[in-house]
Amino acid sequence: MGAGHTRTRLPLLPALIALTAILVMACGGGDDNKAETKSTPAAASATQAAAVPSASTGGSTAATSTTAATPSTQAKQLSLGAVVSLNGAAAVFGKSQQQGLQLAVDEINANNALGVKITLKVEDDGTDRNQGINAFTKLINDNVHLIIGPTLSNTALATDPVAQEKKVPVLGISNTGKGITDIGDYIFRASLAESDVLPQTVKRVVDKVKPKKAALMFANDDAVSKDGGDLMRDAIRANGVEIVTEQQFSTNDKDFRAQLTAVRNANPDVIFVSSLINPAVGIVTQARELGLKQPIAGGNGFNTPALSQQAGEAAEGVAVGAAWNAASSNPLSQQFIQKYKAKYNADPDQFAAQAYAGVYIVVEAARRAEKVDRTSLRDALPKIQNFDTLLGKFSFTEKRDAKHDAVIQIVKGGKLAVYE
Ligand code: 1QQ
Repeated sequence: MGAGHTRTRLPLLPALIALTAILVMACGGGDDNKAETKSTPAAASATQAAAVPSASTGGSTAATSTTAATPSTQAKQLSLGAVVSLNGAAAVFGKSQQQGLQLAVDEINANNALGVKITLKVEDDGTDRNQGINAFTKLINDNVHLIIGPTLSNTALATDPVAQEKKVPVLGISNTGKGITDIGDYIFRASLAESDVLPQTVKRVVDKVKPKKAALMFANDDAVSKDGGDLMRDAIRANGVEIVTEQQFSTNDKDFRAQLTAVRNANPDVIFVSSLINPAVGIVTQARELGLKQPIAGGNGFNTPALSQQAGEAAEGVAVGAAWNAASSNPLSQQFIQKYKAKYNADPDQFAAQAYAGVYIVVEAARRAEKVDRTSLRDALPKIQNFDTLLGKFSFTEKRDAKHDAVIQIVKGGKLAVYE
Protein backbone atom coordinates (compact mmCIF):
# COMPACT_ATOMS: atom_id res chain seq x y z
CA MET A 1 0.00 0.00 0.00
CA GLY A 2 2.78 2.35 0.97
CA ALA A 3 4.77 1.43 -2.12
CA GLY A 4 1.78 2.06 -4.39
CA HIS A 5 1.29 5.40 -2.79
CA THR A 6 4.95 6.31 -3.29
CA ARG A 7 4.79 5.29 -6.99
CA THR A 8 1.89 7.58 -7.79
CA ARG A 9 3.89 10.43 -6.38
CA LEU A 10 6.91 9.84 -8.66
CA PRO A 11 7.53 12.86 -10.90
CA LEU A 12 6.42 12.19 -14.51
CA LEU A 13 9.78 12.69 -16.30
CA PRO A 14 11.86 10.23 -14.26
CA ALA A 15 9.01 7.73 -14.56
CA LEU A 16 9.09 8.05 -18.38
CA ILE A 17 12.87 7.69 -18.44
CA ALA A 18 12.61 4.56 -16.32
CA LEU A 19 9.93 3.13 -18.61
CA THR A 20 11.97 3.92 -21.73
CA ALA A 21 15.01 2.22 -20.18
CA ILE A 22 12.98 -0.91 -19.50
CA LEU A 23 11.67 -0.93 -23.10
CA VAL A 24 15.13 -0.38 -24.59
CA MET A 25 16.47 -3.26 -22.52
CA ALA A 26 13.63 -5.46 -23.64
CA CYS A 27 14.07 -4.68 -27.37
CA GLY A 28 17.82 -4.03 -27.31
CA GLY A 29 20.24 -4.99 -30.07
CA GLY A 30 20.67 -8.74 -29.51
CA ASP A 31 21.11 -10.86 -32.63
CA ASP A 32 17.73 -12.49 -32.20
CA ASN A 33 16.00 -9.16 -32.29
CA LYS A 34 17.92 -8.05 -35.36
CA ALA A 35 16.80 -11.15 -37.17
CA GLU A 36 13.25 -10.41 -36.17
CA THR A 37 13.47 -6.88 -37.54
CA LYS A 38 14.85 -8.27 -40.80
CA SER A 39 11.98 -10.68 -41.27
CA THR A 40 9.34 -7.97 -40.91
CA PRO A 41 10.82 -4.91 -42.57
CA ALA A 42 7.54 -3.60 -43.93
CA ALA A 43 6.54 -1.35 -41.07
CA ALA A 44 10.03 0.10 -40.81
CA SER A 45 10.40 0.69 -44.52
CA ALA A 46 6.96 2.27 -44.73
CA THR A 47 8.17 5.06 -42.49
CA GLN A 48 11.55 5.16 -44.15
CA ALA A 49 10.30 5.32 -47.70
CA ALA A 50 7.91 8.09 -46.81
CA ALA A 51 10.70 10.13 -45.25
CA VAL A 52 13.45 9.38 -47.77
CA PRO A 53 12.38 9.60 -51.41
CA SER A 54 14.13 7.16 -53.72
CA ALA A 55 17.35 8.37 -55.22
CA SER A 56 17.35 9.23 -58.88
CA THR A 57 19.17 6.54 -60.84
CA GLY A 58 20.77 6.91 -64.23
CA GLY A 59 19.28 10.26 -65.13
CA SER A 60 15.58 9.65 -64.80
CA THR A 61 13.58 10.11 -61.68
CA ALA A 62 12.86 6.99 -59.73
CA ALA A 63 9.38 6.90 -58.33
CA THR A 64 8.64 5.72 -54.88
CA SER A 65 5.10 4.80 -54.23
CA THR A 66 4.44 3.85 -50.71
CA THR A 67 1.26 2.59 -49.27
CA ALA A 68 1.81 2.51 -45.56
CA ALA A 69 0.47 -0.60 -43.96
CA THR A 70 -2.12 -0.10 -41.27
CA PRO A 71 -0.50 -1.39 -38.10
CA SER A 72 -2.13 -4.65 -37.21
CA THR A 73 -1.03 -7.42 -34.94
CA GLN A 74 -2.57 -10.19 -37.05
CA ALA A 75 -1.75 -9.09 -40.58
CA LYS A 76 1.37 -10.44 -42.26
CA GLN A 77 3.63 -7.62 -43.43
CA LEU A 78 4.76 -7.94 -47.03
CA SER A 79 7.50 -5.66 -48.31
CA LEU A 80 7.11 -5.59 -52.07
CA GLY A 81 9.52 -4.03 -54.54
CA ALA A 82 8.59 -3.29 -58.14
CA VAL A 83 10.86 -2.31 -61.01
CA VAL A 84 9.07 -0.93 -64.06
CA SER A 85 9.96 1.26 -67.03
CA LEU A 86 8.61 4.73 -66.31
CA ASN A 87 10.90 6.25 -68.93
CA GLY A 88 12.38 5.12 -72.25
CA ALA A 89 11.04 2.84 -74.98
CA ALA A 90 8.91 0.72 -72.63
CA ALA A 91 7.37 3.58 -70.61
CA VAL A 92 3.92 3.01 -72.15
CA PHE A 93 3.88 -0.47 -70.59
CA GLY A 94 5.55 0.55 -67.30
CA LYS A 95 3.12 3.34 -66.48
CA SER A 96 0.17 0.98 -66.87
CA GLN A 97 1.94 -1.53 -64.68
CA GLN A 98 2.55 1.00 -61.93
CA GLN A 99 -1.16 1.88 -61.88
CA GLY A 100 -2.24 -1.77 -61.85
CA LEU A 101 0.13 -2.54 -58.97
CA GLN A 102 -1.01 0.44 -56.91
CA LEU A 103 -4.69 -0.39 -57.41
CA ALA A 104 -4.15 -3.94 -56.13
CA VAL A 105 -2.00 -2.82 -53.20
CA ASP A 106 -4.51 -0.19 -52.09
CA GLU A 107 -7.43 -2.60 -52.12
CA ILE A 108 -5.51 -5.41 -50.43
CA ASN A 109 -4.37 -3.03 -47.68
CA ALA A 110 -7.98 -1.94 -47.22
CA ASN A 111 -9.21 -5.54 -47.09
CA ASN A 112 -8.54 -6.95 -43.67
CA ALA A 113 -9.92 -10.34 -44.70
CA LEU A 114 -6.75 -11.15 -46.67
CA GLY A 115 -4.58 -10.69 -43.58
CA VAL A 116 -1.67 -9.21 -45.55
CA LYS A 117 -0.50 -5.60 -45.45
CA ILE A 118 1.78 -4.47 -48.24
CA THR A 119 4.43 -1.80 -48.42
CA LEU A 120 5.15 -1.14 -52.09
CA LYS A 121 8.30 0.52 -53.35
CA VAL A 122 8.41 1.24 -57.08
CA GLU A 123 11.67 1.95 -58.92
CA ASP A 124 12.09 3.10 -62.54
CA ASP A 125 14.43 1.04 -64.75
CA GLY A 126 14.29 3.64 -67.53
CA THR A 127 14.14 0.75 -70.09
CA ASP A 128 17.85 0.39 -69.41
CA ARG A 129 19.69 -2.72 -68.21
CA ASN A 130 22.14 -0.87 -65.93
CA GLN A 131 19.45 1.28 -64.40
CA GLY A 132 17.48 -1.92 -63.85
CA ILE A 133 20.40 -3.54 -62.05
CA ASN A 134 20.73 -0.43 -59.81
CA ALA A 135 17.01 -0.54 -59.05
CA PHE A 136 17.15 -4.24 -58.14
CA THR A 137 20.22 -3.70 -55.95
CA LYS A 138 18.53 -0.83 -54.14
CA LEU A 139 15.39 -2.85 -53.41
CA ILE A 140 17.41 -5.90 -52.33
CA ASN A 141 19.37 -3.70 -49.91
CA ASP A 142 16.07 -2.25 -48.69
CA ASN A 143 15.16 -5.82 -47.64
CA VAL A 144 12.12 -6.22 -49.86
CA HIS A 145 10.71 -9.75 -49.75
CA LEU A 146 10.08 -10.04 -53.50
CA ILE A 147 10.58 -7.95 -56.63
CA ILE A 148 7.88 -7.61 -59.28
CA GLY A 149 9.19 -6.75 -62.76
CA PRO A 150 11.15 -5.51 -64.61
CA THR A 151 9.04 -4.45 -67.61
CA LEU A 152 11.11 -5.84 -70.49
CA SER A 153 12.62 -9.29 -70.93
CA ASN A 154 15.65 -7.45 -72.26
CA THR A 155 16.11 -5.86 -68.83
CA ALA A 156 15.14 -9.02 -66.91
CA LEU A 157 17.97 -10.96 -68.54
CA ALA A 158 20.35 -8.50 -66.81
CA THR A 159 18.54 -7.92 -63.49
CA ASP A 160 17.17 -11.33 -62.56
CA PRO A 161 20.59 -12.98 -62.12
CA VAL A 162 21.30 -10.31 -59.45
CA ALA A 163 18.18 -11.33 -57.51
CA GLN A 164 18.82 -15.04 -58.05
CA GLU A 165 22.34 -14.64 -56.65
CA LYS A 166 20.93 -12.98 -53.50
CA LYS A 167 18.05 -15.46 -53.28
CA VAL A 168 15.37 -12.81 -53.69
CA PRO A 169 12.25 -14.05 -55.49
CA VAL A 170 11.21 -12.19 -58.65
CA LEU A 171 7.82 -12.23 -60.35
CA GLY A 172 7.84 -11.02 -63.95
CA ILE A 173 4.46 -9.57 -64.91
CA SER A 174 5.24 -8.73 -68.54
CA ASN A 175 8.35 -10.74 -69.46
CA THR A 176 7.36 -12.94 -72.35
CA GLY A 177 10.77 -13.67 -73.90
CA LYS A 178 13.00 -16.73 -73.87
CA GLY A 179 15.19 -17.88 -71.01
CA ILE A 180 13.66 -15.80 -68.20
CA THR A 181 12.82 -18.54 -65.70
CA ASP A 182 15.94 -20.50 -66.77
CA ILE A 183 17.87 -17.86 -64.78
CA GLY A 184 17.09 -19.75 -61.59
CA ASP A 185 14.69 -21.15 -59.06
CA TYR A 186 13.86 -17.75 -57.54
CA ILE A 187 12.56 -16.43 -60.89
CA PHE A 188 8.84 -16.73 -61.69
CA ARG A 189 6.58 -15.06 -64.17
CA ALA A 190 2.88 -14.33 -64.18
CA SER A 191 3.01 -13.29 -67.86
CA LEU A 192 2.30 -15.83 -70.58
CA ALA A 193 5.40 -16.47 -72.70
CA GLU A 194 5.43 -15.48 -76.35
CA SER A 195 6.35 -19.11 -77.07
CA ASP A 196 2.85 -19.88 -75.81
CA VAL A 197 0.91 -16.96 -77.34
CA LEU A 198 2.61 -16.29 -80.70
CA PRO A 199 1.99 -19.72 -82.25
CA GLN A 200 -1.70 -19.29 -81.38
CA THR A 201 -1.74 -15.80 -82.90
CA VAL A 202 -0.07 -16.93 -86.13
CA LYS A 203 -2.40 -19.92 -86.44
CA ARG A 204 -5.53 -17.81 -85.91
CA VAL A 205 -4.43 -15.26 -88.50
CA VAL A 206 -3.47 -17.97 -91.02
CA ASP A 207 -6.80 -19.76 -90.50
CA LYS A 208 -8.64 -16.50 -91.17
CA VAL A 209 -6.52 -14.88 -93.91
CA LYS A 210 -5.43 -18.14 -95.61
CA PRO A 211 -2.16 -16.62 -96.89
CA LYS A 212 0.33 -18.38 -99.15
CA LYS A 213 3.14 -15.87 -98.61
CA ALA A 214 4.17 -13.90 -95.52
CA ALA A 215 6.63 -11.12 -94.71
CA LEU A 216 8.40 -11.13 -91.35
CA MET A 217 9.76 -7.97 -89.71
CA PHE A 218 11.45 -7.76 -86.30
CA ALA A 219 13.65 -5.52 -84.17
CA ASN A 220 17.05 -7.12 -83.73
CA ASP A 221 18.18 -5.19 -80.63
CA ASP A 222 15.53 -6.08 -78.05
CA ALA A 223 15.30 -9.58 -76.58
CA VAL A 224 11.58 -10.17 -76.87
CA SER A 225 11.37 -8.58 -80.33
CA LYS A 226 14.14 -10.81 -81.66
CA ASP A 227 12.86 -13.95 -79.91
CA GLY A 228 9.38 -13.13 -81.19
CA GLY A 229 10.78 -12.98 -84.72
CA ASP A 230 12.17 -16.51 -84.29
CA LEU A 231 8.87 -17.76 -82.88
CA MET A 232 6.87 -16.14 -85.67
CA ARG A 233 9.18 -17.64 -88.31
CA ASP A 234 8.70 -21.14 -86.87
CA ALA A 235 4.94 -20.71 -86.56
CA ILE A 236 4.53 -19.26 -90.07
CA ARG A 237 6.40 -22.23 -91.53
CA ALA A 238 4.58 -24.72 -89.29
CA ASN A 239 1.33 -23.44 -90.81
CA GLY A 240 2.62 -24.11 -94.33
CA VAL A 241 3.11 -20.45 -95.30
CA GLU A 242 6.18 -19.32 -97.26
CA ILE A 243 8.22 -16.39 -95.91
CA VAL A 244 9.02 -14.25 -98.94
CA THR A 245 11.04 -11.58 -97.13
CA GLU A 246 12.53 -10.92 -93.68
CA GLN A 247 13.29 -7.34 -92.66
CA GLN A 248 15.13 -6.16 -89.55
CA PHE A 249 15.31 -2.80 -87.77
CA SER A 250 16.26 -1.22 -84.41
CA THR A 251 13.86 -0.45 -81.58
CA ASN A 252 14.69 3.26 -81.71
CA ASP A 253 14.31 3.55 -85.51
CA LYS A 254 11.66 5.96 -86.74
CA ASP A 255 11.71 5.39 -90.49
CA PHE A 256 10.76 1.94 -91.80
CA ARG A 257 10.14 2.92 -95.41
CA ALA A 258 13.15 1.04 -96.81
CA GLN A 259 12.06 -2.22 -95.14
CA LEU A 260 8.40 -1.66 -96.05
CA THR A 261 9.31 -0.99 -99.67
CA ALA A 262 11.13 -4.35 -99.73
CA VAL A 263 8.02 -5.94 -98.24
CA ARG A 264 5.83 -4.31 -100.87
CA ASN A 265 8.10 -5.63 -103.63
CA ALA A 266 7.90 -9.17 -102.21
CA ASN A 267 4.09 -8.94 -102.34
CA PRO A 268 3.15 -11.09 -99.29
CA ASP A 269 -0.46 -11.87 -98.29
CA VAL A 270 0.17 -11.04 -94.63
CA ILE A 271 2.82 -9.17 -92.58
CA PHE A 272 4.03 -10.36 -89.16
CA VAL A 273 5.90 -7.83 -87.02
CA SER A 274 7.75 -8.43 -83.75
CA SER A 275 8.64 -5.17 -81.95
CA LEU A 276 7.91 -2.89 -79.00
CA ILE A 277 5.20 -0.27 -79.32
CA ASN A 278 7.11 2.66 -80.89
CA PRO A 279 8.31 0.74 -83.96
CA ALA A 280 4.88 -0.93 -84.11
CA VAL A 281 3.20 2.47 -84.49
CA GLY A 282 5.76 3.60 -87.09
CA ILE A 283 5.51 0.42 -89.14
CA VAL A 284 1.72 0.23 -89.15
CA THR A 285 1.38 3.93 -90.06
CA GLN A 286 4.06 3.95 -92.76
CA ALA A 287 2.86 0.63 -94.25
CA ARG A 288 -0.57 2.14 -94.89
CA GLU A 289 1.00 5.37 -96.19
CA LEU A 290 2.98 3.29 -98.69
CA GLY A 291 -0.22 1.61 -99.86
CA LEU A 292 0.37 -1.77 -98.22
CA LYS A 293 -3.09 -3.18 -97.56
CA GLN A 294 -2.14 -6.64 -96.23
CA PRO A 295 -3.28 -7.71 -92.75
CA ILE A 296 -0.64 -7.07 -90.08
CA ALA A 297 -0.15 -9.15 -86.91
CA GLY A 298 2.08 -8.27 -83.97
CA GLY A 299 3.38 -9.66 -80.71
CA ASN A 300 3.11 -8.50 -77.12
CA GLY A 301 4.82 -5.19 -77.90
CA PHE A 302 1.66 -4.19 -79.83
CA ASN A 303 -0.54 -4.93 -76.86
CA THR A 304 -1.57 -1.48 -75.74
CA PRO A 305 -4.28 1.05 -76.61
CA ALA A 306 -1.36 3.34 -77.53
CA LEU A 307 -1.31 1.48 -80.87
CA SER A 308 -4.69 2.89 -81.93
CA GLN A 309 -4.21 6.15 -80.08
CA GLN A 310 -0.99 6.84 -82.01
CA ALA A 311 -1.52 5.05 -85.34
CA GLY A 312 -5.25 5.84 -85.61
CA GLU A 313 -7.04 4.37 -88.62
CA ALA A 314 -3.84 2.62 -89.79
CA ALA A 315 -4.03 0.27 -86.77
CA GLU A 316 -7.51 -1.04 -87.69
CA GLY A 317 -7.46 -4.78 -88.38
CA VAL A 318 -4.08 -5.41 -86.72
CA ALA A 319 -4.06 -8.76 -84.86
CA VAL A 320 -2.33 -9.15 -81.45
CA GLY A 321 -2.17 -12.13 -79.10
CA ALA A 322 -2.63 -11.39 -75.40
CA ALA A 323 -2.94 -12.69 -71.87
CA TRP A 324 -6.03 -10.60 -71.20
CA ASN A 325 -8.75 -8.70 -73.00
CA ALA A 326 -11.28 -6.28 -71.52
CA ALA A 327 -14.16 -8.22 -73.12
CA SER A 328 -13.58 -11.16 -70.77
CA SER A 329 -16.74 -12.07 -68.86
CA ASN A 330 -14.70 -13.09 -65.80
CA PRO A 331 -16.29 -11.11 -62.91
CA LEU A 332 -12.87 -10.38 -61.39
CA SER A 333 -11.89 -8.80 -64.68
CA GLN A 334 -15.06 -6.74 -64.91
CA GLN A 335 -14.62 -5.49 -61.32
CA PHE A 336 -11.00 -4.62 -62.06
CA ILE A 337 -11.99 -2.55 -65.10
CA GLN A 338 -14.55 -0.60 -63.08
CA LYS A 339 -12.15 0.07 -60.21
CA TYR A 340 -9.34 1.04 -62.58
CA LYS A 341 -11.57 3.46 -64.46
CA ALA A 342 -12.80 4.99 -61.21
CA LYS A 343 -9.26 5.51 -59.90
CA TYR A 344 -7.44 6.59 -63.08
CA ASN A 345 -10.20 7.78 -65.39
CA ALA A 346 -8.74 5.55 -68.15
CA ASP A 347 -9.25 2.09 -69.60
CA PRO A 348 -6.81 -0.53 -68.30
CA ASP A 349 -4.67 -2.52 -70.71
CA GLN A 350 -3.18 -6.00 -70.45
CA PHE A 351 -0.10 -4.68 -68.63
CA ALA A 352 -2.19 -3.10 -65.88
CA ALA A 353 -4.25 -6.30 -65.63
CA GLN A 354 -1.17 -8.52 -65.31
CA ALA A 355 0.34 -6.16 -62.71
CA TYR A 356 -2.87 -6.31 -60.67
CA ALA A 357 -2.99 -10.11 -60.93
CA GLY A 358 0.71 -10.31 -60.00
CA VAL A 359 0.16 -8.56 -56.67
CA TYR A 360 -2.71 -10.93 -55.84
CA ILE A 361 -0.53 -13.92 -56.73
CA VAL A 362 2.24 -12.75 -54.38
CA VAL A 363 -0.29 -12.07 -51.64
CA GLU A 364 -1.70 -15.56 -52.08
CA ALA A 365 1.83 -16.93 -51.61
CA ALA A 366 2.24 -14.76 -48.49
CA ARG A 367 -1.06 -16.09 -47.14
CA ARG A 368 0.01 -19.69 -47.72
CA ALA A 369 3.53 -19.23 -46.30
CA GLU A 370 3.94 -19.81 -42.58
CA LYS A 371 5.89 -16.58 -42.35
CA VAL A 372 6.71 -13.90 -44.88
CA ASP A 373 10.34 -13.98 -45.90
CA ARG A 374 12.17 -14.43 -49.18
CA THR A 375 12.62 -18.19 -49.04
CA SER A 376 9.13 -18.88 -47.70
CA LEU A 377 7.62 -16.87 -50.57
CA ARG A 378 9.79 -18.70 -53.08
CA ASP A 379 8.59 -22.01 -51.64
CA ALA A 380 4.92 -20.97 -51.57
CA LEU A 381 4.66 -19.57 -55.12
CA PRO A 382 4.82 -22.92 -57.02
CA LYS A 383 1.92 -24.19 -54.91
CA ILE A 384 -0.37 -21.65 -56.56
CA GLN A 385 -2.48 -23.75 -58.93
CA ASN A 386 -5.89 -22.95 -60.45
CA PHE A 387 -5.96 -19.69 -58.53
CA ASP A 388 -8.81 -17.37 -59.52
CA THR A 389 -7.45 -14.18 -61.05
CA LEU A 390 -8.73 -11.65 -63.53
CA LEU A 391 -6.56 -13.49 -66.10
CA GLY A 392 -8.61 -16.63 -65.49
CA LYS A 393 -7.56 -19.74 -63.54
CA PHE A 394 -3.86 -19.19 -62.96
CA SER A 395 -1.20 -21.85 -62.33
CA PHE A 396 2.58 -21.96 -62.33
CA THR A 397 4.15 -24.60 -64.54
CA GLU A 398 7.02 -26.74 -63.25
CA LYS A 399 9.34 -24.20 -64.85
CA ARG A 400 7.72 -21.36 -62.79
CA ASP A 401 6.06 -19.96 -65.91
CA ALA A 402 2.48 -18.71 -66.16
CA LYS A 403 -0.27 -21.03 -67.31
CA HIS A 404 -3.73 -19.75 -68.25
CA ASP A 405 -5.77 -19.17 -71.41
CA ALA A 406 -4.53 -16.72 -74.04
CA VAL A 407 -6.79 -14.52 -76.18
CA ILE A 408 -6.23 -13.39 -79.76
CA GLN A 409 -7.31 -9.80 -80.42
CA ILE A 410 -7.93 -7.51 -83.37
CA VAL A 411 -8.02 -3.71 -83.43
CA LYS A 412 -11.61 -2.70 -84.16
CA GLY A 413 -13.01 0.82 -83.82
CA GLY A 414 -9.87 1.93 -81.99
CA LYS A 415 -10.12 -0.85 -79.38
CA LEU A 416 -8.52 -4.26 -78.92
CA ALA A 417 -11.49 -6.59 -79.52
CA VAL A 418 -11.51 -10.40 -79.47
CA TYR A 419 -10.49 -11.81 -82.88
CA GLU A 420 -13.51 -13.87 -83.91
C1 1QQ B 1 8.91 -8.39 -72.94
C2 1QQ B 1 7.59 -7.98 -73.47
C3 1QQ B 1 7.39 -6.58 -73.90
C4 1QQ B 1 6.97 -6.55 -75.33
C5 1QQ B 1 6.33 -5.89 -73.17
C6 1QQ B 1 6.64 -5.52 -71.82
O1 1QQ B 1 6.71 -8.79 -73.58
O2 1QQ B 1 9.88 -7.64 -72.99
O3 1QQ B 1 8.98 -9.56 -72.51
